[in-house]
Amino acid sequence: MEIKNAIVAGTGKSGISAANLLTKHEVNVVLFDENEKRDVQQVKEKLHNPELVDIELGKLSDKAYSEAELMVISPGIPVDEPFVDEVRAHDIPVWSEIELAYNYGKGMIAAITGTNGKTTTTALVGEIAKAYNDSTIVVGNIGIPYTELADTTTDDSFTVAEISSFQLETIIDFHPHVSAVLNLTPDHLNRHYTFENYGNVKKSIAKNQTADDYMVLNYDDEYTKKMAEGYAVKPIFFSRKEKPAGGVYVEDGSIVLEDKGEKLHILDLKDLILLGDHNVENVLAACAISYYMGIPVPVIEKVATSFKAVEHRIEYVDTIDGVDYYNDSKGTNPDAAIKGIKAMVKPTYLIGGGYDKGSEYDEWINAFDGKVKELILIGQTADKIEACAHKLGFMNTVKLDNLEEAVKHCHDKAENGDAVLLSPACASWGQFDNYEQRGRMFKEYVLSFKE
Ligand code: UMA
Repeated sequence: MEIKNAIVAGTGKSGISAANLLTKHEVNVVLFDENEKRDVQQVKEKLHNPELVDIELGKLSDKAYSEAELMVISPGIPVDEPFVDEVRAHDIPVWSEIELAYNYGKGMIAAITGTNGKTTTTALVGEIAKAYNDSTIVVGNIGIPYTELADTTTDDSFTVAEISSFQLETIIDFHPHVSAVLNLTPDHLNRHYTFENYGNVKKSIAKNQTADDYMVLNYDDEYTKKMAEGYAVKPIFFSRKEKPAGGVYVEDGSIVLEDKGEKLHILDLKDLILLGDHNVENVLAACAISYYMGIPVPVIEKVATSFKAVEHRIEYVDTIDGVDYYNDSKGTNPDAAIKGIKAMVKPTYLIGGGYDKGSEYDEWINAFDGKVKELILIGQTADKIEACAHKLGFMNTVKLDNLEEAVKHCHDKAENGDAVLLSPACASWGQFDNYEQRGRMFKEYVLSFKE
Protein backbone atom coordinates (compact mmCIF):
# COMPACT_ATOMS: atom_id res chain seq x y z
CA MET A 1 0.00 0.00 0.00
CA GLU A 2 1.24 3.44 -0.87
CA ILE A 3 -0.08 5.09 2.23
CA LYS A 4 2.09 7.21 4.54
CA ASN A 5 -0.38 8.45 7.15
CA ALA A 6 -3.41 6.72 8.60
CA ILE A 7 -5.85 7.13 11.45
CA VAL A 8 -6.76 4.01 13.39
CA ALA A 9 -9.94 4.45 15.43
CA GLY A 10 -10.30 2.43 18.62
CA THR A 11 -7.58 1.30 21.00
CA GLY A 12 -9.01 -2.16 21.73
CA LYS A 13 -7.67 -5.38 20.24
CA SER A 14 -8.51 -4.42 16.66
CA GLY A 15 -7.03 -0.92 16.84
CA ILE A 16 -3.77 -2.09 18.41
CA SER A 17 -3.31 -4.86 15.84
CA ALA A 18 -4.20 -2.56 12.96
CA ALA A 19 -1.70 0.04 14.19
CA ASN A 20 0.99 -2.63 14.53
CA LEU A 21 0.36 -3.91 11.02
CA LEU A 22 0.46 -0.42 9.52
CA THR A 23 3.60 0.68 11.36
CA LYS A 24 5.34 -2.55 10.37
CA HIS A 25 4.86 -1.25 6.84
CA GLU A 26 6.20 2.16 7.86
CA VAL A 27 2.88 3.96 7.89
CA ASN A 28 2.58 6.77 10.47
CA VAL A 29 -0.46 6.20 12.61
CA VAL A 30 -2.70 8.44 14.67
CA LEU A 31 -4.27 5.99 17.09
CA PHE A 32 -7.51 7.55 18.23
CA ASP A 33 -10.02 6.72 20.93
CA GLU A 34 -13.08 8.72 21.90
CA ASN A 35 -12.63 7.64 25.50
CA GLU A 36 -10.60 10.47 27.05
CA LYS A 37 -9.83 8.34 30.08
CA ARG A 38 -8.04 5.61 28.12
CA ASP A 39 -4.74 4.75 29.81
CA VAL A 40 -2.15 5.94 27.26
CA GLN A 41 0.72 4.07 28.92
CA GLN A 42 -1.20 0.81 28.75
CA VAL A 43 -1.91 1.34 25.05
CA LYS A 44 1.73 2.23 24.32
CA GLU A 45 2.98 -0.97 25.91
CA LYS A 46 1.08 -2.99 23.33
CA LEU A 47 2.49 -1.13 20.33
CA HIS A 48 5.31 -2.74 18.37
CA ASN A 49 6.56 0.56 16.89
CA PRO A 50 5.41 3.29 19.30
CA GLU A 51 7.70 5.84 17.66
CA LEU A 52 5.45 5.80 14.58
CA VAL A 53 2.24 6.25 16.57
CA ASP A 54 0.59 9.39 18.01
CA ILE A 55 -2.16 8.60 20.45
CA GLU A 56 -5.08 11.06 20.41
CA LEU A 57 -7.96 10.84 22.87
CA GLY A 58 -11.37 12.51 22.89
CA LYS A 59 -11.19 14.48 19.62
CA LEU A 60 -9.10 14.05 16.49
CA SER A 61 -6.64 16.85 15.80
CA ASP A 62 -6.81 19.06 12.70
CA LYS A 63 -3.42 17.61 11.73
CA ALA A 64 -4.86 14.11 11.70
CA TYR A 65 -7.77 15.20 9.50
CA SER A 66 -5.50 17.02 7.08
CA GLU A 67 -2.75 14.39 6.77
CA ALA A 68 -4.51 11.02 6.89
CA GLU A 69 -5.06 9.13 3.65
CA LEU A 70 -7.04 6.35 5.30
CA MET A 71 -8.94 5.59 8.48
CA VAL A 72 -9.19 2.05 9.82
CA ILE A 73 -12.16 1.68 12.14
CA SER A 74 -12.62 -0.83 14.98
CA PRO A 75 -15.85 -2.84 14.86
CA GLY A 76 -17.21 -1.49 18.14
CA ILE A 77 -17.37 2.07 16.79
CA PRO A 78 -20.67 2.91 15.08
CA VAL A 79 -20.12 4.23 11.55
CA ASP A 80 -22.44 7.15 12.23
CA GLU A 81 -20.33 8.62 15.02
CA PRO A 82 -19.86 12.35 14.23
CA PHE A 83 -16.07 12.00 13.91
CA VAL A 84 -16.56 9.34 11.22
CA ASP A 85 -18.74 11.77 9.24
CA GLU A 86 -16.02 14.39 9.65
CA VAL A 87 -13.36 11.97 8.41
CA ARG A 88 -15.49 11.18 5.37
CA ALA A 89 -16.06 14.89 4.78
CA HIS A 90 -12.27 15.18 4.46
CA ASP A 91 -12.37 12.55 1.69
CA ILE A 92 -10.57 10.04 3.85
CA PRO A 93 -11.74 6.50 3.05
CA VAL A 94 -12.97 4.48 6.04
CA TRP A 95 -11.91 0.85 6.11
CA SER A 96 -12.94 -1.97 8.36
CA GLU A 97 -10.05 -3.58 10.23
CA ILE A 98 -10.95 -6.66 8.13
CA GLU A 99 -10.40 -4.70 4.92
CA LEU A 100 -6.94 -3.62 6.08
CA ALA A 101 -6.00 -7.21 6.92
CA TYR A 102 -7.35 -8.38 3.57
CA ASN A 103 -4.96 -6.01 1.81
CA TYR A 104 -1.98 -7.67 3.49
CA GLY A 105 -3.28 -11.24 3.54
CA LYS A 106 -2.68 -13.96 0.97
CA GLY A 107 -4.16 -17.36 0.14
CA MET A 108 -7.71 -18.64 0.38
CA ILE A 109 -10.29 -17.06 2.69
CA ALA A 110 -13.40 -18.57 4.23
CA ALA A 111 -15.54 -15.91 5.93
CA ILE A 112 -18.32 -16.92 8.27
CA THR A 113 -21.14 -14.75 9.57
CA GLY A 114 -24.70 -15.18 10.89
CA THR A 115 -26.53 -14.30 14.10
CA ASN A 116 -25.82 -17.51 16.02
CA GLY A 117 -23.30 -20.31 15.74
CA LYS A 118 -20.54 -18.23 14.09
CA THR A 119 -17.93 -18.98 16.69
CA THR A 120 -18.56 -22.74 16.83
CA THR A 121 -18.66 -23.02 13.03
CA THR A 122 -15.52 -20.92 12.62
CA ALA A 123 -13.69 -22.96 15.25
CA LEU A 124 -14.74 -26.22 13.58
CA VAL A 125 -13.80 -25.09 10.07
CA GLY A 126 -10.54 -23.81 11.56
CA GLU A 127 -9.75 -27.25 13.02
CA ILE A 128 -10.63 -29.01 9.76
CA ALA A 129 -8.51 -26.56 7.78
CA LYS A 130 -5.55 -26.93 10.16
CA ALA A 131 -5.70 -30.73 9.86
CA TYR A 132 -5.24 -30.36 6.10
CA ASN A 133 -3.04 -27.28 5.86
CA ASP A 134 -0.47 -26.29 8.51
CA SER A 135 -0.57 -22.74 7.22
CA THR A 136 -4.04 -21.88 8.53
CA ILE A 137 -5.08 -18.87 10.60
CA VAL A 138 -8.37 -18.61 12.50
CA VAL A 139 -9.22 -14.96 13.09
CA GLY A 140 -11.79 -12.20 13.37
CA ASN A 141 -14.69 -11.78 15.79
CA ILE A 142 -13.69 -15.11 17.38
CA GLY A 143 -11.05 -13.13 19.29
CA ILE A 144 -7.79 -12.77 17.34
CA PRO A 145 -7.91 -9.71 15.09
CA TYR A 146 -7.37 -10.56 11.43
CA THR A 147 -4.74 -7.79 11.23
CA GLU A 148 -2.67 -9.60 13.85
CA LEU A 149 -1.97 -12.56 11.56
CA ALA A 150 -2.75 -11.41 8.01
CA ASP A 151 0.91 -10.66 7.36
CA THR A 152 1.95 -14.24 8.19
CA THR A 153 -0.08 -15.80 5.35
CA THR A 154 1.29 -17.03 2.00
CA ASP A 155 -0.38 -17.95 -1.28
CA ASP A 156 -0.88 -21.47 0.11
CA SER A 157 -2.47 -20.34 3.39
CA PHE A 158 -6.03 -20.75 4.56
CA THR A 159 -7.69 -17.93 6.47
CA VAL A 160 -10.81 -18.91 8.39
CA ALA A 161 -12.48 -15.74 9.65
CA GLU A 162 -15.51 -15.12 11.85
CA ILE A 163 -16.92 -11.84 10.62
CA SER A 164 -19.49 -9.77 12.53
CA SER A 165 -21.96 -7.35 11.03
CA PHE A 166 -19.92 -4.54 12.62
CA GLN A 167 -16.86 -5.63 10.68
CA LEU A 168 -18.77 -5.96 7.40
CA GLU A 169 -20.15 -2.43 7.40
CA THR A 170 -16.91 -0.95 6.11
CA ILE A 171 -15.44 -3.62 3.85
CA ILE A 172 -14.53 -2.43 0.36
CA ASP A 173 -12.76 -5.16 -1.66
CA PHE A 174 -12.79 -7.97 0.92
CA HIS A 175 -13.31 -11.08 -1.17
CA PRO A 176 -13.52 -14.51 0.42
CA HIS A 177 -13.50 -17.63 -1.78
CA VAL A 178 -16.13 -19.20 0.46
CA SER A 179 -18.55 -17.09 2.48
CA ALA A 180 -21.27 -18.32 4.81
CA VAL A 181 -24.33 -16.78 6.44
CA LEU A 182 -25.58 -19.29 9.00
CA ASN A 183 -28.91 -17.72 10.01
CA LEU A 184 -30.52 -14.36 10.64
CA THR A 185 -32.59 -13.24 13.62
CA PRO A 186 -32.86 -9.68 14.99
CA ASP A 187 -29.68 -8.64 16.82
CA HIS A 188 -27.63 -5.48 17.26
CA LEU A 189 -30.59 -3.37 16.14
CA ASN A 190 -29.41 -0.49 18.33
CA ARG A 191 -26.53 -0.25 15.84
CA HIS A 192 -28.16 -1.22 12.52
CA TYR A 193 -31.60 0.30 13.35
CA THR A 194 -33.71 -2.11 11.24
CA PHE A 195 -33.69 -5.85 10.64
CA GLU A 196 -33.51 -5.13 6.92
CA ASN A 197 -30.31 -3.09 7.33
CA TYR A 198 -28.83 -5.81 9.50
CA GLY A 199 -29.66 -8.45 6.87
CA ASN A 200 -28.19 -6.30 4.09
CA VAL A 201 -24.95 -5.88 6.01
CA LYS A 202 -24.69 -9.66 6.53
CA LYS A 203 -25.45 -10.25 2.85
CA SER A 204 -22.65 -7.92 1.80
CA ILE A 205 -20.12 -10.58 2.83
CA ALA A 206 -20.58 -11.88 -0.74
CA LYS A 207 -20.64 -8.59 -2.61
CA ASN A 208 -17.20 -9.07 -4.20
CA GLN A 209 -17.51 -12.80 -4.83
CA THR A 210 -17.60 -14.07 -8.42
CA ALA A 211 -19.03 -17.12 -10.18
CA ASP A 212 -15.86 -18.99 -9.14
CA ASP A 213 -16.72 -18.53 -5.46
CA TYR A 214 -19.22 -20.09 -3.08
CA MET A 215 -21.74 -18.69 -0.62
CA VAL A 216 -22.90 -21.24 1.94
CA LEU A 217 -26.45 -20.47 3.10
CA ASN A 218 -29.01 -21.93 5.47
CA TYR A 219 -31.91 -23.26 3.39
CA ASP A 220 -34.11 -23.58 6.50
CA ASP A 221 -33.92 -19.84 7.21
CA GLU A 222 -36.26 -17.72 5.11
CA TYR A 223 -33.83 -14.78 5.06
CA THR A 224 -30.51 -16.47 4.36
CA LYS A 225 -32.14 -18.68 1.71
CA LYS A 226 -32.48 -15.65 -0.57
CA MET A 227 -29.19 -13.98 0.19
CA ALA A 228 -27.28 -14.93 -2.96
CA GLU A 229 -29.96 -13.36 -5.15
CA GLY A 230 -28.52 -10.58 -7.25
CA TYR A 231 -24.95 -11.78 -6.74
CA ALA A 232 -22.66 -13.67 -9.14
CA VAL A 233 -21.54 -16.11 -6.44
CA LYS A 234 -22.65 -19.76 -6.50
CA PRO A 235 -24.99 -20.49 -3.56
CA ILE A 236 -24.51 -23.76 -1.69
CA PHE A 237 -27.45 -24.54 0.56
CA PHE A 238 -27.34 -26.56 3.75
CA SER A 239 -30.44 -27.89 5.42
CA ARG A 240 -31.40 -29.96 8.42
CA LYS A 241 -34.99 -30.34 7.24
CA GLU A 242 -34.97 -30.54 3.45
CA LYS A 243 -32.76 -31.83 0.64
CA PRO A 244 -31.80 -28.83 -1.50
CA ALA A 245 -30.36 -29.87 -4.89
CA GLY A 246 -26.58 -29.54 -5.00
CA GLY A 247 -26.51 -28.87 -1.25
CA VAL A 248 -25.50 -30.45 2.03
CA TYR A 249 -28.20 -32.12 4.10
CA VAL A 250 -29.23 -34.90 6.45
CA GLU A 251 -30.33 -38.23 4.97
CA ASP A 252 -30.87 -41.45 6.95
CA GLY A 253 -28.90 -40.15 9.92
CA SER A 254 -25.93 -39.02 7.82
CA ILE A 255 -24.67 -35.75 6.42
CA VAL A 256 -24.45 -36.00 2.65
CA LEU A 257 -23.20 -33.52 0.08
CA GLU A 258 -24.31 -33.40 -3.53
CA ASP A 259 -21.66 -32.37 -6.02
CA LYS A 260 -21.96 -32.64 -9.81
CA GLY A 261 -24.89 -35.02 -9.48
CA GLU A 262 -22.96 -37.31 -7.13
CA LYS A 263 -23.95 -37.88 -3.50
CA LEU A 264 -21.02 -37.97 -1.08
CA HIS A 265 -21.39 -39.39 2.42
CA ILE A 266 -19.57 -37.08 4.85
CA LEU A 267 -20.35 -38.41 8.33
CA ASP A 268 -22.90 -40.14 10.54
CA LEU A 269 -24.70 -37.84 12.98
CA LYS A 270 -24.39 -40.44 15.74
CA ASP A 271 -20.60 -39.98 15.63
CA LEU A 272 -20.77 -36.27 16.48
CA ILE A 273 -19.74 -35.18 19.96
CA LEU A 274 -21.45 -31.82 19.47
CA LEU A 275 -25.02 -31.84 20.72
CA GLY A 276 -28.25 -30.21 19.62
CA ASP A 277 -30.05 -29.34 16.39
CA HIS A 278 -28.35 -25.96 16.26
CA ASN A 279 -25.00 -27.77 16.23
CA VAL A 280 -26.13 -30.09 13.43
CA GLU A 281 -26.69 -26.90 11.45
CA ASN A 282 -23.24 -25.62 12.37
CA VAL A 283 -21.69 -28.93 11.27
CA LEU A 284 -23.66 -28.94 8.00
CA ALA A 285 -22.35 -25.46 7.28
CA ALA A 286 -18.79 -26.40 8.29
CA CYS A 287 -18.87 -29.45 5.97
CA ALA A 288 -19.99 -27.28 3.06
CA ILE A 289 -17.44 -24.55 3.77
CA SER A 290 -14.54 -26.99 4.16
CA TYR A 291 -15.50 -29.01 1.09
CA TYR A 292 -15.56 -25.91 -1.09
CA MET A 293 -12.20 -24.84 0.33
CA GLY A 294 -10.97 -28.04 -1.31
CA ILE A 295 -10.51 -30.12 1.82
CA PRO A 296 -10.98 -33.89 1.27
CA VAL A 297 -14.05 -35.57 2.80
CA PRO A 298 -12.10 -38.00 5.06
CA VAL A 299 -10.36 -35.04 6.73
CA ILE A 300 -13.70 -33.30 7.26
CA GLU A 301 -15.25 -36.46 8.73
CA LYS A 302 -12.34 -37.17 11.07
CA VAL A 303 -12.12 -33.67 12.52
CA ALA A 304 -15.86 -32.96 12.69
CA THR A 305 -16.59 -36.19 14.57
CA SER A 306 -13.87 -35.55 17.15
CA PHE A 307 -14.68 -31.85 17.60
CA LYS A 308 -15.86 -30.84 21.04
CA ALA A 309 -17.92 -27.70 21.58
CA VAL A 310 -16.23 -24.39 21.99
CA GLU A 311 -15.27 -24.07 25.65
CA HIS A 312 -18.23 -23.35 27.96
CA ARG A 313 -20.89 -23.89 25.25
CA ILE A 314 -22.55 -27.26 25.92
CA GLU A 315 -18.97 -28.49 26.21
CA TYR A 316 -18.64 -32.20 26.91
CA VAL A 317 -16.35 -32.60 29.92
CA ASP A 318 -16.16 -36.33 30.63
CA THR A 319 -18.14 -39.46 31.46
CA ILE A 320 -17.68 -40.60 35.04
CA ASP A 321 -19.40 -43.74 36.37
CA GLY A 322 -21.63 -43.73 33.28
CA VAL A 323 -22.73 -40.11 33.82
CA ASP A 324 -21.99 -37.52 31.09
CA TYR A 325 -20.97 -34.08 32.34
CA TYR A 326 -21.53 -30.93 30.24
CA ASN A 327 -20.34 -27.38 30.87
CA ASP A 328 -22.66 -24.72 29.45
CA SER A 329 -21.43 -21.88 31.64
CA LYS A 330 -21.92 -19.60 28.60
CA GLY A 331 -25.67 -20.09 29.18
CA THR A 332 -25.76 -16.74 30.96
CA ASN A 333 -29.38 -15.91 30.10
CA PRO A 334 -32.57 -17.97 29.81
CA ASP A 335 -32.47 -17.93 25.98
CA ALA A 336 -28.99 -19.42 25.84
CA ALA A 337 -29.83 -21.92 28.59
CA ILE A 338 -32.87 -23.12 26.60
CA LYS A 339 -30.45 -24.22 23.87
CA GLY A 340 -28.47 -26.06 26.53
CA ILE A 341 -31.36 -28.11 27.87
CA LYS A 342 -32.80 -28.70 24.39
CA ALA A 343 -29.49 -30.27 23.40
CA MET A 344 -29.68 -32.92 26.14
CA VAL A 345 -30.94 -36.37 25.23
CA LYS A 346 -30.45 -38.13 28.60
CA PRO A 347 -32.19 -37.62 31.97
CA THR A 348 -30.41 -34.57 33.33
CA TYR A 349 -29.37 -33.05 36.63
CA LEU A 350 -29.38 -29.35 35.78
CA ILE A 351 -27.34 -26.82 37.74
CA GLY A 352 -28.65 -23.25 37.42
CA GLY A 353 -28.79 -19.88 39.11
CA GLY A 354 -26.38 -17.04 39.67
CA TYR A 355 -26.45 -13.26 39.44
CA ASP A 356 -29.83 -11.55 39.05
CA LYS A 357 -30.06 -9.59 35.77
CA GLY A 358 -33.82 -9.26 36.16
CA SER A 359 -34.58 -12.13 33.77
CA GLU A 360 -37.75 -14.22 33.75
CA TYR A 361 -37.27 -17.97 33.87
CA ASP A 362 -40.67 -19.34 32.75
CA GLU A 363 -39.65 -20.17 29.17
CA TRP A 364 -36.49 -21.90 30.33
CA ILE A 365 -38.39 -24.09 32.80
CA ASN A 366 -41.06 -24.82 30.20
CA ALA A 367 -38.29 -26.06 27.89
CA PHE A 368 -37.27 -28.82 30.36
CA ASP A 369 -39.58 -31.15 28.46
CA GLY A 370 -39.51 -33.98 31.01
CA LYS A 371 -35.72 -34.31 30.74
CA VAL A 372 -34.72 -32.61 33.99
CA LYS A 373 -34.54 -35.05 36.91
CA GLU A 374 -33.62 -32.31 39.35
CA LEU A 375 -32.86 -28.59 39.19
CA ILE A 376 -29.99 -27.68 41.50
CA LEU A 377 -29.94 -23.95 42.26
CA ILE A 378 -27.12 -21.76 43.51
CA GLY A 379 -26.48 -18.02 43.79
CA GLN A 380 -28.59 -14.90 44.15
CA THR A 381 -31.40 -16.09 41.86
CA ALA A 382 -31.93 -19.49 43.54
CA ASP A 383 -35.12 -18.43 45.38
CA LYS A 384 -36.58 -16.62 42.39
CA ILE A 385 -35.99 -19.56 40.02
CA GLU A 386 -37.32 -22.04 42.56
CA ALA A 387 -40.51 -20.01 43.01
CA CYS A 388 -40.95 -19.85 39.25
CA ALA A 389 -40.37 -23.60 38.85
CA HIS A 390 -42.88 -24.44 41.59
CA LYS A 391 -45.42 -22.04 40.09
CA LEU A 392 -45.10 -23.97 36.80
CA GLY A 393 -45.45 -27.32 38.56
CA PHE A 394 -41.79 -28.36 38.43
CA MET A 395 -41.14 -29.36 42.04
CA ASN A 396 -37.81 -31.25 41.90
CA THR A 397 -35.61 -28.42 43.02
CA VAL A 398 -32.85 -28.19 45.58
CA LYS A 399 -30.95 -25.09 46.74
CA LEU A 400 -27.29 -25.36 47.64
CA ASP A 401 -24.63 -22.89 48.72
CA ASN A 402 -22.18 -23.04 45.87
CA LEU A 403 -21.08 -24.76 42.67
CA GLU A 404 -18.75 -27.19 44.39
CA GLU A 405 -21.61 -28.50 46.56
CA ALA A 406 -23.87 -28.65 43.52
CA VAL A 407 -21.41 -30.79 41.55
CA LYS A 408 -20.87 -33.10 44.53
CA HIS A 409 -24.64 -33.46 44.97
CA CYS A 410 -25.04 -34.41 41.30
CA HIS A 411 -22.18 -36.87 41.47
CA ASP A 412 -23.80 -38.55 44.49
CA LYS A 413 -27.27 -38.76 42.97
CA ALA A 414 -26.80 -39.28 39.21
CA GLU A 415 -26.94 -42.86 37.95
CA ASN A 416 -25.43 -44.65 34.97
CA GLY A 417 -27.13 -43.22 31.83
CA ASP A 418 -27.84 -39.79 33.32
CA ALA A 419 -26.25 -36.47 32.43
CA VAL A 420 -25.21 -33.47 34.51
CA LEU A 421 -25.44 -30.05 32.88
CA LEU A 422 -24.22 -26.71 34.20
CA SER A 423 -26.36 -24.21 32.28
CA PRO A 424 -27.19 -21.48 34.77
CA ALA A 425 -29.44 -19.08 32.77
CA CYS A 426 -27.74 -16.35 34.83
CA ALA A 427 -24.53 -14.39 34.88
CA SER A 428 -21.78 -15.67 37.16
CA TRP A 429 -21.09 -12.45 39.08
CA GLY A 430 -21.34 -12.69 42.82
CA GLN A 431 -19.71 -16.10 43.00
CA PHE A 432 -17.24 -15.85 40.08
CA ASP A 433 -15.39 -13.19 38.08
CA ASN A 434 -16.93 -14.30 34.79
CA TYR A 435 -18.56 -17.27 33.05
CA GLU A 436 -15.17 -18.62 31.97
CA GLN A 437 -14.02 -18.95 35.56
CA ARG A 438 -17.34 -20.57 36.53
CA GLY A 439 -16.98 -23.09 33.68
CA ARG A 440 -13.38 -23.90 34.55
CA MET A 441 -14.24 -24.44 38.22
CA PHE A 442 -17.10 -26.74 37.18
CA LYS A 443 -14.72 -28.83 35.08
CA GLU A 444 -12.21 -28.96 37.89
CA TYR A 445 -14.82 -30.20 40.39
CA VAL A 446 -16.09 -32.79 37.90
CA LEU A 447 -12.66 -34.13 37.04
CA SER A 448 -11.73 -34.40 40.73
CA PHE A 449 -14.17 -37.36 40.90
CA LYS A 450 -12.24 -39.22 38.24
CA GLU A 451 -9.70 -41.00 40.40
N1 UMA B 1 -14.66 3.27 21.02
C1 UMA B 1 -14.73 4.57 20.58
N2 UMA B 1 -15.94 5.06 20.18
C2 UMA B 1 -17.09 4.31 20.19
C3 UMA B 1 -17.00 2.96 20.63
C4 UMA B 1 -15.77 2.48 21.03
O1 UMA B 1 -13.73 5.27 20.54
O2 UMA B 1 -18.16 4.81 19.82
C5 UMA B 1 -13.37 2.73 21.45
C6 UMA B 1 -13.41 2.26 22.90
O3 UMA B 1 -13.13 3.32 23.77
C7 UMA B 1 -12.37 1.17 22.93
C8 UMA B 1 -12.31 0.68 21.50
O4 UMA B 1 -13.08 1.58 20.69
O5 UMA B 1 -11.10 1.62 23.32
C9 UMA B 1 -12.90 -0.71 21.44
O6 UMA B 1 -12.99 -1.20 20.14
P1 UMA B 1 -13.93 -2.47 19.85
O7 UMA B 1 -15.21 -2.33 20.60
O8 UMA B 1 -14.04 -2.63 18.39
O9 UMA B 1 -13.18 -3.68 20.58
P2 UMA B 1 -11.98 -4.64 20.17
O10 UMA B 1 -11.23 -4.92 21.41
O11 UMA B 1 -11.21 -4.09 19.02
O12 UMA B 1 -12.77 -5.99 19.79
C10 UMA B 1 -13.33 -6.16 18.48
C11 UMA B 1 -14.69 -6.87 18.60
N3 UMA B 1 -15.58 -6.07 19.43
C12 UMA B 1 -16.78 -5.64 18.98
O13 UMA B 1 -17.18 -5.88 17.87
C13 UMA B 1 -17.62 -4.85 19.94
C14 UMA B 1 -14.51 -8.27 19.19
O14 UMA B 1 -15.76 -8.94 19.12
C15 UMA B 1 -13.51 -9.05 18.34
O15 UMA B 1 -13.26 -10.31 18.94
C16 UMA B 1 -12.20 -8.25 18.21
O16 UMA B 1 -12.46 -6.95 17.68
C17 UMA B 1 -11.22 -8.94 17.25
O17 UMA B 1 -11.67 -8.94 15.93
C18 UMA B 1 -16.45 -9.10 20.38
C19 UMA B 1 -17.94 -8.84 20.22
O18 UMA B 1 -18.62 -8.61 21.20
C20 UMA B 1 -16.28 -10.54 20.87
N4 UMA B 1 -18.49 -8.91 18.98
C21 UMA B 1 -19.90 -8.74 18.75
C22 UMA B 1 -20.64 -10.06 18.88
O19 UMA B 1 -20.01 -11.13 18.76
O20 UMA B 1 -21.88 -10.02 19.06
C23 UMA B 1 -20.10 -8.23 17.33
